[in-house]
Amino acid sequence: MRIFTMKSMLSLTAAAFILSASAEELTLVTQTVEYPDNEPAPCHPVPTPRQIKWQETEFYAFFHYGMNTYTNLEWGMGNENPNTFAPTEVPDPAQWLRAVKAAGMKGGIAVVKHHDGFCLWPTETTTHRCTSSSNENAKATNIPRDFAKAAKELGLKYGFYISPWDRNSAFYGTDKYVKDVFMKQCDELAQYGSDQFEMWFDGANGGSGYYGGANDTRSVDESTYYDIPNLRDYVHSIAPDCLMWGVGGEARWIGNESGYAGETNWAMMERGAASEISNRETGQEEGWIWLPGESDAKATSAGWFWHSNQTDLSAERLFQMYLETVGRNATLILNIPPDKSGKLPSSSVSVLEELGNLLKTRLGTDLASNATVSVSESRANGANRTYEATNLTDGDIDSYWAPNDGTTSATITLTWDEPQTVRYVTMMEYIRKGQRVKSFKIETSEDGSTWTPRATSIAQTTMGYKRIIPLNGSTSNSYGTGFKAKALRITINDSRACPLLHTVSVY
Ligand code: FUL
Repeated sequence: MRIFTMKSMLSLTAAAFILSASAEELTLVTQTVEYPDNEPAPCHPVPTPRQIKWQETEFYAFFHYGMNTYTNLEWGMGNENPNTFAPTEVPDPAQWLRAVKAAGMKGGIAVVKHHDGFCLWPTETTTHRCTSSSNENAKATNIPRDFAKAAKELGLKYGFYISPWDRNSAFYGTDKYVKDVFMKQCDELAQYGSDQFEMWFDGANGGSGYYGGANDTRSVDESTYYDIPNLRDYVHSIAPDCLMWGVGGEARWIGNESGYAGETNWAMMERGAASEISNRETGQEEGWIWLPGESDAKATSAGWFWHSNQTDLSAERLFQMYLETVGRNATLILNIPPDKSGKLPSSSVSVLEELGNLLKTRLGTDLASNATVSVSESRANGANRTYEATNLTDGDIDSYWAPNDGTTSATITLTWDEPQTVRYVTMMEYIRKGQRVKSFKIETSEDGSTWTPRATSIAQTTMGYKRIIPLNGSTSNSYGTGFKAKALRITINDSRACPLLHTVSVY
């Protein structure tokens, strides 16, 4: 007879289990359960470590650059002459990334192959590539190499958009394409860095194209064509922390491409085209897989690629997008297209700098760190973990506040010695154990005893990884004059299980 010892978060009770020791024999085993840290049980589903790292990237850039930059198109047919790709200077991803770092972004994704199949590195899989151009700057182009190098130097995360749909390849639609072209291209990209944080596999798949001169229409069933389980395993084997987006994805498309997520936004979803489409902005409380939302949006007025008639959206508009995506439990991937010189236009660089300043001024100085925090209830501390109110403001994302099991409503109150001017509240759940909060409200008090509800026009429902509430209730004109507050109170009204928050910030 074997005795098993198992650490469990579920119960203190020692239990007897019948385990199958071999195919023929049943053995009765006594299981001793230890529970030293008093941790709350997870509320399923929960994210994978890879999804958590990805979510922590929060706000990152998208760079659409390639053949379309020179043809003034958004979708090339795949029949372009490589000589048309003629950068007026050697493309400079370091310049792109410096500009987005100044905007407060934590990383970026470079398009290295769009639907036209034109590759921005010296791939061996096709001659439809930058190095086939007679232009000297094109020959010197290697976007994945230079992008990854610059990102590492700047301390940013990086990833690549590589279109599964290839309107140039004669093999598109056959198994050979997936194995010998597409997967090989992923493999080639891994040589520039296996620490990619996201690989964007676009959902546009199949249709008309050049296809090696056949000039026909090819349709694929994307749910089977790319052999998704294998593709996912393959990507993870060459880039372990790389989240696969889109085809077979581990995150979902928020869908509107206008820079907003649902005010209610669960990271959970039921797999299946119909539910993923109809619930993409909000997720599903009852969803059984963890599929967090990513919102892709443009920082310019024209297409994803650079066009001479484009204008830059204002920094205020981009700040609003930030509040309505990152502030609503989604990530924001914001597109800024490099122009024909392979650089970001100076007007875009200025707007990005302005945005960075807005984020620093408005969400840069956390007033919660000077407040006294009290909660309606905390669970008993464990041997190696505490669950106290101060965990909410200690700046440590691994320590969290937790009430007792079974408690689904609670208050968190921050009090200052002197009244503060407050405008925004940020709340972050400890999502490692699942997304829980269903409903909350926020109030401020000038004297510490009379309370006024704030932002009542906003649905105060889910929190998730991060929720930012502008206290005046407006995401488009959120700064305003602010409210005087001696105290601020968050009341959690309902939660799927005891709520777990690791951070509350006030600005
Ligand atoms: C879409 C593509 O078809 C667009 O060209 C662009 O790349 C956008 C981000 O995704 O599905």
